[in-house]
Amino acid sequence: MSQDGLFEKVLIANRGEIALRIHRACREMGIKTVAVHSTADADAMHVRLADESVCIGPPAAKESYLNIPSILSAAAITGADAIHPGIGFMAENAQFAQMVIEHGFAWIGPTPEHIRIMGDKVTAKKTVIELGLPCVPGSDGPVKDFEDAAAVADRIGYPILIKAAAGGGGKGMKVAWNRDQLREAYQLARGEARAAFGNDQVYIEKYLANPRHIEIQLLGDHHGNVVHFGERDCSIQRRHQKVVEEAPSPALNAAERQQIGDLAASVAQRLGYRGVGTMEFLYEDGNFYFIEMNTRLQIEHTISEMITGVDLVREQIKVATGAPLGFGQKDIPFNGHSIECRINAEHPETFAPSPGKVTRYHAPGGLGVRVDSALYDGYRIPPHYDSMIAKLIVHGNTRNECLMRLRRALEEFVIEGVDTSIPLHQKIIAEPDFINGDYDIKWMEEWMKRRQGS
Ligand code: MV4
Repeated sequence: MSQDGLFEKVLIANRGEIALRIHRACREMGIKTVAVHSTADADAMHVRLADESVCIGPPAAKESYLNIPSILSAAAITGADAIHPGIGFMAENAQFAQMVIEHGFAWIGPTPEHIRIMGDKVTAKKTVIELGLPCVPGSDGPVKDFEDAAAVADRIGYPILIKAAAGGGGKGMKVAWNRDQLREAYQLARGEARAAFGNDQVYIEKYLANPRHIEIQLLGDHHGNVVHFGERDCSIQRRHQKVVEEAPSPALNAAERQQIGDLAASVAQRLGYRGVGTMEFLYEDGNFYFIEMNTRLQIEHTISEMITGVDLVREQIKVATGAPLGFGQKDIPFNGHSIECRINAEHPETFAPSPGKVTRYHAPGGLGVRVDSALYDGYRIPPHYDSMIAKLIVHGNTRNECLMRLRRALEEFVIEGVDTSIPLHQKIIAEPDFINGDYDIKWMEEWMKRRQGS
């Protein structure tokens, strides 16, 4: 640590645009950065820009970005005083967080205990219900056997959804519309949960047919202060991958917005939550239902930054040093509207991944346009990792201004040499439903079916 209590050197245990995002925050705080990378990422932007870099293994993430001994060794040999896990990879690994701390490094994230609690979806739900968050009606903890599951289903009424306690992000969910379907779905769900997570505990919830996905951005310090940065609507998604996110949600009125934001912040405060985190809710017929809490930075944190003017990564790093939040809830302004498009290197119709050389790259600019991307002319997108290559984030004073700006920015964006989802985004944002803010979590998949049919 330096004299002003900030870190002197942060190791960024990630790659791509998010490694760059974190590097930028560190640089602006006068903090030196250490990039780690696989052999496939030797030419990556985050490696070029970092003060130091360490190769931590071969292309396979398991042997590099998920390789705990390699990452800890890289931190030790470079003399880093903190580790930022970024998003994905090690970000929600409580054991890794604990090892980082035990090895004498600061962990830029919540406590291992908070990661553990929220990683078990049953424990998470129990914990937040006790603190007064509304949840989807369902089993009180994991169900013991089929008869237990059937009794819960009879009590709450079909359709029901079976979820894995160790799941999250939609993996291993099964819908049942009646007792017969439940019998099969229950066995399937347990088998899949055991295979995927090594834990076959499942729980049951009433199945909501057409909810929106609305999440609240939170930030807590080590002194019991928690603030929220409003909500994000992430309902435009396909196969549990978000495609477009916006803040604020076109579905909420001012009273609902304030109510859910304050409630989420108060629950996080009573949890003693520190660092950035997100509470995810389903929203249907004017009601919110907590489903999960993500104990990390999220890709779409950017749109909350755009409407509040707060650099969330900077604040995340600051609170990790133990510094108190320098502002309260009343100091956070909410201005205008922001939309993010996640641009992937994939075919816009078939979604087939499209790694390879970027032969031409030109990012849009102008007022209210932000591009978070680690691409450059001549960069080779490796085939080993996630296909997201850029985030286009725009801000406008109104939702309509934001939409017009987004349309303009997508037209300016040039990425040649690989297929990208830019044309897909252009089609989505031209849809009357999207323009009217009239969509839910099923909208995109139904829209694609309609387009195939016609
Ligand atoms: C649900 C649901 C409907 N009813 N729970 C999917 C991911 C996981 N975080 C929770 N998920 C859902 N839980 C009940 N009781 C529908 C989903 C869901 C979903 C949620 C948010 C965003 C996209 C989704 C896509 C499909 C299903």
